[in-house]
Amino acid sequence: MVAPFSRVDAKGSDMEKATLKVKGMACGHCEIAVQDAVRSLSGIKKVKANQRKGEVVVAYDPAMVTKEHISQAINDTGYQVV
Ligand SMILES: [Cu+2]
Repeated sequence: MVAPFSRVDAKGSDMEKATLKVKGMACGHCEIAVQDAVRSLSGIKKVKANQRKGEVVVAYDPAMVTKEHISQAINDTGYQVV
């Protein structure tokens, strides 16, 4: 999908931040698996998974990706967004 005017602000002023509660992460490899899954989406600026807290913090461009897409990617990797 290509929008005629897809001027993305390089500074990312329209970035949104979300903290997702994720079940099933048990070690550092899980954190990396979740981060890789989220990073594979377009519009992701930053992702940090924390298995001890069971949280994934994501900074993303809401014009390119939604929280639902992000949750879906995590669920598809075998973890569970709650
Ligand atoms: Cu693990």
